[in-house]
Parts: sequence; C-alpha cells; structure tokens
Amino acid sequence: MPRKVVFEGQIEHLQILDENGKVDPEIGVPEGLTNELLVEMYKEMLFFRRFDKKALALQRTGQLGTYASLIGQEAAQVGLGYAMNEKDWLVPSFRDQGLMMLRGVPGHKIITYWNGDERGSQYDEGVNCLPICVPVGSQLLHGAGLGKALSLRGEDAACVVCVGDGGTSEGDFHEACNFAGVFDCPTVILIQNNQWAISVPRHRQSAAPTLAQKSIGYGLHGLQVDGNDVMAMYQAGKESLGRARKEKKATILEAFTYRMEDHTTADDASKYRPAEELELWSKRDPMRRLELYLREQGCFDDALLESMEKEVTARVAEQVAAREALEKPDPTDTFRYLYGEMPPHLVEQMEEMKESLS
Ligand SMILES: Cc1ncc(C[n+]2csc(CCOP(=O)(O)OP(=O)(O)O)c2C)c(N)n1
Ligand SMILES: [Mg+2]
Repeated sequence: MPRKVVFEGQIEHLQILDENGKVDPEIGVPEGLTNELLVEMYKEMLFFRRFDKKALALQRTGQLGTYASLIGQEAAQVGLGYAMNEKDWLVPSFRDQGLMMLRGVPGHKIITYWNGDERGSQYDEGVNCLPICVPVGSQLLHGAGLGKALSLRGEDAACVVCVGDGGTSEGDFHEACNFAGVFDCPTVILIQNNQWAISVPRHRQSAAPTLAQKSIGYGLHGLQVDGNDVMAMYQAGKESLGRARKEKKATILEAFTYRMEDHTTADDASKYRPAEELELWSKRDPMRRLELYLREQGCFDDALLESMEKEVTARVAEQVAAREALEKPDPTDTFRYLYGEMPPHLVEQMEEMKESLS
C-alpha cells in the first residue's frame, strides 16, 4: 500500500583531523584555528591529563574522596571550550573538569569538591558555570532552563550542558530536549558518548544507531562529531553555539569518544572491558593526532613538549597547594544552607554535634 513520506532525516558525522594527524583537504582547518592557538589547546589538553593523573594519585593515597577522570575526552572538552564565548554558560556533569577549568573554575575547587567539601562549588562572581552535578541527567533540565533565561534576558549568550551516553536514557533527557525545542532555548546539549556508563556498554543503552539522531524527535539540530578530533569539536561548537545565540535554537552534539580510565576511583574497568578495545582507542588518542599534525607543521618538537610538561606540572602543583592551604571546614556547616530558616530537628542535631565536638 503506497504511503506518503511525511518526514526524512539524516545525521552527519564530522571529522577534520584523522587518527594520523592529517586534515581532511575538503574541509580544511577551521577558521580561527592558527597553529599558535592549536599549540595552546594542546597544552590545555596536557594540563587536564596531568591534573587528572594527580587527582587519581591523591585518591589512591587517601587524600581525595573519589574522582571521575576525563582522560581520553580532552579534545571534546578543549574543542568545545575554546568555541565558547566569555558570556556563555556551562552546566557540567561530573566528568567535565576540563570545560569547567576553561570557564575559569580553578582546579583546587574541583579537588575540594571531590573531598566532599561544598566550598569547592562556590565560584567567583563572573565564572559562568554551575556546580558539578552527580545525579545523572538532572543537569539537562538546568541547561535548558538556563538557556531560556539567557534568551528572556536578551543576552547574546548560549549555554552548554553536558551529559554522557548513559544519561540519555534518563527521563530528564527527554524533558530537557523537548523543552529546549518547544521553547527555543539557546542550549547546546553535549553528549560525550564515551562508550560506557560504568559497566553498561553503549549498545545496551539505546537501540538507536547514533545518539545525535535523538535530536530529530525533538526538532533540534543534531550532529555526531569525532570527539577525539579537537578541530571538529571546535568547528561543531562554533556552529552550534552561533546558531544558539543568533536563532535561539538548540543542538545535540554527540561527541564520539572513549573513557580511557575506570569510571571513577570506585570502579575497576578491567573486570568488564576487553583489553583490545582500550588498545584500539589508544590509537585514536586525541592528543597524539594533534601532536602529529603540529609536528608536521613544524611548530612542535621534543623541546617544546618538555617545557610544556614542566609548565603544566607546576600548574597542577599550584592547584594542589591551594587546596592544602584551605582551612578545615566547620563540620556544622552540613546543617546550614539548605533552609532559609533551620527546622527545629536540625537545630537539635546541630547542637548535639557541637557538644560532641567540644
Ligand atoms: C540518577 C542517577 N542514577 C545513577 C547514578 C549512578 N551513576 C553515576 S555515573 C553513572 C553512569 C553514567 O554514565 P554516562 O552518562 O555514560 O556518563 P560517564 O560516566 O560515562 O561520563 C551512574 C549510573 C547517579 N549518579 N544518578
Ligand atoms: Mg558514558
């Protein structure tokens, strides 16, 4: 029986810099990405990698509660982070410390947060970033709403909200995407598809061949990007953020990437993840391909790498020292800040704690 086609859609995949550090000649290097800027972006990626390694070491030596490493996802975060404007906002999840630091959140705040100290979520005025959000998917609603608020205020700014492949299965994902579409939110929904949600592989998360195609059902723009390609992430970020600011239209960006470390320090990925998979993705390392490209361009050598290592190691040490210099928090703070007026049962418990502390 003949039927009329009422809708047809397609999802594109963007890759500019391939695994061997070669730029697609049909696309070329995105406008604005000078070699100088690419070297700077490489340095930030190196900083994030060293920062994460240090955080993991702090946790293993009992100096940090837990930690979620972004290693493997540096290009996704640096590429998009550099595409953001100063006035744009970030609504992070728990593996987005790279984007957060690019927004101006100092590394010591991130370490403080993962020590269970809420002072790690207090950012300076002008840092356009919400605190880390651990309940999977809940931040998407904040991202849609924050985008709408920017538009209602008439600001020339957009919002980036982060989620993982696993988070797309949450009801909040549906609500946020639907709201963003219907109410014209200048929000970019970044799905870092790192192929795993703790021990649940991507194919058990959704039967859809891509996560970007979820955009179609909500009337949003959608694009799958090689998330290990910093040039593609930058280009996709510029396009989608530009559209958000100008046309107040939301986009789903699926960054196709890989989590190289355990889920968090409370996990052992070797129990469920085949070693060959890790090996395959090592060849797609986001830093390696940029380094190959920059060496070919003649603006990267061993001496530069050595000086970068020194610089980023010092930056990491500075952040750890700033955290160590922080006064111990007041334990009774756990009772404060939730209610405008503390309910009697909390007052009672707080007094009890004060007594036992004294
Ligand atoms: C609502 C909710 N359910 C379960 C958890 C436990 N949990 C923390 S992270 C995670 C998996 C998230 O996977 P994904 O969204 O792919 O992000 P990734 O960790 O890979 O970056 C789960 C189930 C949680 N934090 N919140
Ligand atoms: Mg994941």
